[in-house]
Formats: sequence, C-alpha cells, structure tokens
Amino acid sequence: GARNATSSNNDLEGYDEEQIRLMDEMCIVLDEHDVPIGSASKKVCHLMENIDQGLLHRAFSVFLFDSKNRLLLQQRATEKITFPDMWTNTCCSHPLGIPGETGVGLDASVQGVRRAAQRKLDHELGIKAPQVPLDKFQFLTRIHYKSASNGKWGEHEIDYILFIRADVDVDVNPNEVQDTRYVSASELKSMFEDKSLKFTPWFKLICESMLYEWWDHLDSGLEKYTGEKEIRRM
Ligand code: DMA
Ligand code: MN
Repeated sequence: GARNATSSNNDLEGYDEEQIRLMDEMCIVLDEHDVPIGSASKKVCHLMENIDQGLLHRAFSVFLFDSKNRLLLQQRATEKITFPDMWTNTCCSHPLGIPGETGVGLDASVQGVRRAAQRKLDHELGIKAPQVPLDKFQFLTRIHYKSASNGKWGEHEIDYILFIRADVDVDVNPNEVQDTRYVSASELKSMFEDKSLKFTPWFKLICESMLYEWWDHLDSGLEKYTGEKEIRRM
C-alpha cells in the first residue's frame, strides 16, 4: 500500500514544468475492492516500482458522443509524462483525495468521479460545466488494469467508465492535448488499422472488449449496461 511507496527527487528531471506540478495532485489509493485506504501523490501512484508492490488508485475514463453518435477522441500532448502522443478516449484522469471527489460505496464514488470528470473536461478540452452537467454522465462499469508506460512510469487503476452524450464547444489546453477528432465506429476501426497511430493501453482494452457493443446501444438505451457492480479485471 501507500505506506511503503517510494519516490526520489530526480524521477521528474527533464519533464514539462506544468506536468511536473500536476504530479503533486493527491490520488485515492485503493484496495482490490475499490475501498479507499489512503492517498498518495500522482507521482508516487504512477511509479512502476510502487505499482509492482501493488499500489492501486482510482481513475475515470470519459467517452463523449455528439448528437450524431460520433466519439470525441484526443491525442495526448508530447508534454504528458505518461503515454505522451497517444490517441485515446475523450478524457481520463483521477478523482482527487478531496471532499466531493472521494467516495466510499459505489453511489458516492460515482458521484465523486462525475465531479472530477467535469473538472477535467474543462481543464483538458475547455468544455464548460453547463454543457456536461453531472447527471448526464452515465456510469457503466469499473475496469481494474495495469500497464507500463515509458521507462519508470505506468498505470495501475480501477477505472470508472463514464458515457456522456452532448454537443460541446472544444478549446484545447495544448499542455494536455495536441489534437482532437470526432469519429464514427467504423472510422475508429480504420484508425486502429493505421500503424503510424499509437493508442493508450486502456483505450485499446476497452475497444477490444465492450466499446462497440455499448456504442451500438446509444440510441436504444444503455440501461442494461449501466451501474454494473462487479469490477472487471483485465
Ligand atoms: C489517467 O489519465 C487515467 C486513466 C484512466 C489512464 P491521465 O494520465 O490522462 O491523467 P491526467 O490527465 O490527470 O494526467
Ligand atoms: Mn492513473
């Protein structure tokens, strides 16, 4: 757990100053059942040496669809410390260890994750809260996965999957995002055929498992897929 986690002063040498600053955010440390057991910095949570000791934290992944059922993708900025330059779903980040974003029990933690999602859609993509009201985020399921990034960094998360349907105004933060694109399901499948494009591991996992089935049900209703209690281990 967080008690034995380590980090040293030179882990962040050479990275973007703003991204280094964001490594001080406090993430929610979890046990395997998604019960909060403490908090640790984003830096500590993403060092592979700590992940290899079992350190696990809470995260979310937003999938935003416009009224034509196109998914908004982003390409991560070169400045990102983990998974730079990769294409991924609309927005990902972590609920913080602060009142309002930490929750114990599924309903409270979903509500905390919705608040974090609203905060980060604005920070990364300039999408303002009134265009993405909290109650429009549909919680589907949680995914527990682990992935190495470059060198010493990686992910080990319980990731809350949120869908939202909204037509939004995008104004990207270039320190976070270098490009965006709206795609249909078939356009996304062709992007995966293009070997010059790189995708984040969690986005690949979700695309290879449930995404297209969920996407097919946007109009007919996602009820049977929402609020899943089981954590999917991937
Ligand atoms: C972390 O995303 C969350 C997932 C699901 C991988 P991130 O690296 O984009 O976080 P942040 O935007 O806070 O750097
Ligand atoms: Mn993470």
